[in-house]
Amino acid sequence: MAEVNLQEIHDTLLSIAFEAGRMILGANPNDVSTGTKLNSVDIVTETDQAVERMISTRLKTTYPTFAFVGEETYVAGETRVTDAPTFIVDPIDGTTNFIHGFPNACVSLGFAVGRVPSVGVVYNPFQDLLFTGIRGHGSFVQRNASLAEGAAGRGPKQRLPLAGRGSGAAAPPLTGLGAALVAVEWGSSRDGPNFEVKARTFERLAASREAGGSMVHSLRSLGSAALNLCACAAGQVDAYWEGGCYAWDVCAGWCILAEAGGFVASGNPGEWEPAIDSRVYLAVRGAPSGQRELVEEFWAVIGDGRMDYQH
Ligand code: LIP
Repeated sequence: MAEVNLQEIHDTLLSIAFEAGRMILGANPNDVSTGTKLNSVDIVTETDQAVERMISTRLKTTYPTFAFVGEETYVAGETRVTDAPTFIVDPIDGTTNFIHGFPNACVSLGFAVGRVPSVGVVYNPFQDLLFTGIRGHGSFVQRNASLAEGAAGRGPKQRLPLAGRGSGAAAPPLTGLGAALVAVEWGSSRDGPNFEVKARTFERLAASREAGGSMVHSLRSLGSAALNLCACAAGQVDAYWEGGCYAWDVCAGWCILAEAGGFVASGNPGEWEPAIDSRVYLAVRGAPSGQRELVEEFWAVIGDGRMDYQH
C-alpha cells in the first residue's frame, strides 16, 4: 500500500469541511425534512444525508483505496472499523442542536490507520470555529476560519491546549473531580441499565460531599461528542464522559485531544486503552499532572456500574 500522507489528507479534509459548512449553513433547520432512527431523539435530517453524500463522493474520488465509515450509511452489525486506512465521518455531529437552531453543531472528519485516530478536522460553521490535528504534529483551533487566506478577521491558528485557558500561562494540573468542569451527554437511549448508570453517575458527580457526591464544579452538555472532545483538547472542560456514541462521533476529536496532551480511557472502569468503536469513553484534558488520578476517581464514582452498547 502506498505511504499515507497525513498532511495531504488533512488538507483534503479541510476543504471538504468548509464545503460541508456551507451546505449546513445553507439549510433552513425549520424547514428541513427530518426523520428518526432508533427512537424519537435519534434524529436524522436530509441535510445530514446530503452532506455525507458529498463527503463520501469527494473522498472516494480522491482516495479510492481507503475505507469509509459514515454515520448515515452505517449498517448495524455489518459496518466495521478495521486496521485499514479509514475515513470515519459524521456529517453533522449535534443534529439535535442543528434542528433547534442551537449553534453547536459541526462536521466531524476523522482518519484512522490501524484503528488509531491520525487526522481530525472538526468544523462548527455556525461559529466559524475550526479544530484540527495531525498525529505527531499537534492540534490547533482557529476562529473565523473560513475567511479567505489573509483576509482581515481570520483568526490565528492557536496551538492546543489553550495554555492556562487562554491566559498564556502553562496548562494547570488536574486536582480532582472537586475542581473539575465535566462534559457529559444524555445520548439517545433513555431507559434500561445504561441509562441508569448514566443518571446515577450524573447525580454522584454533582452532589455535595456531604451528600456523598464529588461536587464537580458543574456538568456541561455541548450536544456534540466531537465538540466536547475539542473543548477537552482546548482545556475548557477537564473531562468528558459518554456512553452510546460511535466511532464517527469521536475519531476526529480523539486525534485533536491526543495531540493536545489529553487521552481517552474507557467510560467503563478498568480499561486504559479502549477501542475506537468501544462506544464508552472517558476523555481527559492535557495537564502536567493528575490525569490518571482523575480517571481513577471518575471510575470510582461509576462504581460497579457498566455501560454495554452493541456494535
Ligand atoms: C450525537 C453525539 C452526542 C450524543 C448523541 C449523538 P449526532 O451525534 O455527538 O454527543 O449524545 O447521542 O450520538 O447524532 O448528532 O451525530
